[in-house]
Amino acid sequence: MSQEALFPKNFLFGGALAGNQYEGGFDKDGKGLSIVDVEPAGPERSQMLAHPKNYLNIRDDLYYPSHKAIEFYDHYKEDIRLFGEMHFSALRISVNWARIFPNGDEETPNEAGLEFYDQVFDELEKYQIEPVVTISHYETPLGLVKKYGGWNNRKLIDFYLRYAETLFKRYGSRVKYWMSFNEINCITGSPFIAGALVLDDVPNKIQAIYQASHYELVASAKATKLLHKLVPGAQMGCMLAFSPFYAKTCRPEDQIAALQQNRVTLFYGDVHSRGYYPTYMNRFFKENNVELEITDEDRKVLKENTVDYISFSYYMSHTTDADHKSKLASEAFEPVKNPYIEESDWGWPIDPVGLRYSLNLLYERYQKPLFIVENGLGARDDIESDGSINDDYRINYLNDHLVQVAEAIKDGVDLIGYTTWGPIDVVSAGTGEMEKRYGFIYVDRDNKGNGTLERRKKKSFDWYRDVIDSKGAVL
Ligand code: BGP
Repeated sequence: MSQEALFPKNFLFGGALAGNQYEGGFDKDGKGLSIVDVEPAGPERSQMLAHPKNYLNIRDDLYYPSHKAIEFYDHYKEDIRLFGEMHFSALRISVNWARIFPNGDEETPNEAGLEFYDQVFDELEKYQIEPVVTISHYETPLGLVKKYGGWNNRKLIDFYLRYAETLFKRYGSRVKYWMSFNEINCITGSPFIAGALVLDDVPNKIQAIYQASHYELVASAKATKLLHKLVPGAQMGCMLAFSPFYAKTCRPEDQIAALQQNRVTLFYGDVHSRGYYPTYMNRFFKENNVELEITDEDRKVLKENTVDYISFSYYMSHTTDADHKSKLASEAFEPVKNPYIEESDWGWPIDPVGLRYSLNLLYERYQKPLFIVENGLGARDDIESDGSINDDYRINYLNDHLVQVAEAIKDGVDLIGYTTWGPIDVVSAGTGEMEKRYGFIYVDRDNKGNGTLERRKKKSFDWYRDVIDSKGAVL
């Protein structure tokens, strides 16, 4: 126990969620289908993500967890009350794009979809929880894939902007912190999820991935411009999935491998924060026959509209060496085991010190405020015979990470806040299943969608409330 407050008074503490992983109601009140609504659960999911072409229609023989998720759509009052009980000061949510523009290309938004989020924001206000909003969290409307080919089409910039403008006008008075794209860098490894790309028959996938990335980067910069114009004082952040790469040894070649692998992610932070393409990309593009369509107007927009802050998810670090392939599009990255680090049940390295390292690295590189918008342990939880759930493993994970966050603040890092991933159990983005749980609140729903949906507090529930109340003194 530190006995002293480790986090500043106005520090934002809370949790983070994504519409498709907890809302359910996938076709309610006029919502259209989004890409995740055709992603099945279980082993079929990885099959689908690798070859999406034949999976773009809902099939009767497959189970789609995002259709019901944990049915927050009907339980939002109860769930937000529980977040209030933990004394959250912030909740990061995403607006589910296809609730607002069902096919993505309509001229006018779906009023019923907008009203749903009005109600969610009203409810958050009751408990003085500040909403933090991701505009696009792996939820591109499916219509934009079928009709336009996803983010490989420049037209998506305009559809995205129409959607973003709708949100800024409707919710701008209630939301200060916005994020343009969740984990934008994940497009390199998961082009369907993060870029709505169907690349089954595309010969140069790297070309397609970086062209789509470019359009997303331009869309993000244009949205930043619009936000600043429409909502003075509001802030736009980029959002990276950040897992720093360590070199396996002090062999110079291994250091280069780690440097290059880090650039796969940092490229997205660099463009967002500096407003231009880093020169290290030139060689990579040349070697991979990538020729991007970038206009003078694009360059100007990127240059003039950099982000206000850098947000990121942190779950793990990685290790690499010169003998393992290090490419800037990381589809084939092979992890090297780090002997100093344990792994979760899902093989994710657990490295709290890596979070301090990441905070320092990102702050030094960008010199902009940072926001940790996801962190947590996915684990299987057991209910004891007395009904309790003793998730000490989750408490330990979060405790150790928060101690390192406090160290980074002492190092001089300017940090806006910390929101844990999935404060209530949600469908896993990776597996599409329920058994990988992150929550302080257990939800009775299994991998097949069975269960009462009862919400039950885990041991970590009280622990996290105490952390928030004491500003970290109990850590
Ligand atoms: C991030 C996503 C989240 C979330 C989290 C945990 O990549 O932004 O949507 O799901 O990872 O991943 P998983 O659900 O696969 O455990």
